[in-house]
Amino acid sequence: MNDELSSLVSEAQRAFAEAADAASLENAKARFLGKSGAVTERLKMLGKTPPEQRAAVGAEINQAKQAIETALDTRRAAIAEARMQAQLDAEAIDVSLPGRSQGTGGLHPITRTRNRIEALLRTQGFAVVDGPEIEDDFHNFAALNMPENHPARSMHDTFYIGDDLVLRTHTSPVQVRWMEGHPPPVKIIAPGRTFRVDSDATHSPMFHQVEGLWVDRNVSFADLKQVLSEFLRLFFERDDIRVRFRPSFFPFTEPSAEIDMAFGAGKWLEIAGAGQVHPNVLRAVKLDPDQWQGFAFGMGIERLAMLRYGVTDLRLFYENDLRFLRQFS
Ligand code: 2U9
Repeated sequence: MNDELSSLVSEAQRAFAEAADAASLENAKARFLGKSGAVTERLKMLGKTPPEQRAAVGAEINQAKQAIETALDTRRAAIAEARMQAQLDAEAIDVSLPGRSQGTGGLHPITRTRNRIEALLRTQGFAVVDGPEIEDDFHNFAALNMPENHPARSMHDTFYIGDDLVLRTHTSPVQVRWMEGHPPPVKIIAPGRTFRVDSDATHSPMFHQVEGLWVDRNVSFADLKQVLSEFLRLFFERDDIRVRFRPSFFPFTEPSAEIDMAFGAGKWLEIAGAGQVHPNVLRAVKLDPDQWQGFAFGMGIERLAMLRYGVTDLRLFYENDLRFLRQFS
């Protein structure tokens, strides 16, 4: 390569080295390799070179062109690399920061309470059963000694689905269905969602009940008192729990009782309802009331959870505010 071409290559290398970014590099490139760049001009001049020198001169120009292109590519790569490094420095990852933890889930306090009730009553020999939340009139009302026009029906403010179907107002129909399919002895609990048209600080249109049923040849009110008193002592983990049975009325039990409890010398709290299964209920599932008898009870799971955890507003259970829910897991 002649001196003139050598210094052109050096000039290009210097110009590329001075280009600080991609745009100035492209401008510098145009000066040498562009349409009217120094190299291009020389190639155009080849036509005027004597034919016998043309091949040698052409080869030299191409050599210079290649050297300039190599310099350009090298500089391009260096600028791209510098730009990438600057970006990485700007968004630098601080490897000493603590990792983002994946929070572990927890069970809802109503679920925890329900699980606890199930576990404790299982130890007393009750099997846990469930059934549909949408019920027909027979299983939700009629079989439970609440025929049409019975005044007790209006106590259950019912969500109707059409003429015959309802959102179950209690879990009793689960037990009616169980007895339709299983001969005594029957010793079951039916926990689950129930629905009534009712809404304030202590009533929710959807709430959870656990009902129990024990039917055999001679299951008595004494067994009822034992089962429920023992359950309450185990559930609240206290030995100083007092229990009292107050006469009451339910269409599906006779006699019926309201069950109150107190912690030590504290005030009485309503905690459950219960009674001996009404003969008409046994008849509705084709059992002879002279052969079979037993007791049934019902409790609100929210109420048990509120007393156990000291929650004063039922609605907190349904707002799904994590500040509330996290306190239970
Ligand atoms: C069958 C026969 C009888 C279930 C019973 C209660 C009394 C009762 C309430 C407690 C609080 C409902 O959630 S609550 O408002 N329940 O007082 N429940 S006896 O009696 C039955 C169930 C099934 C076959």
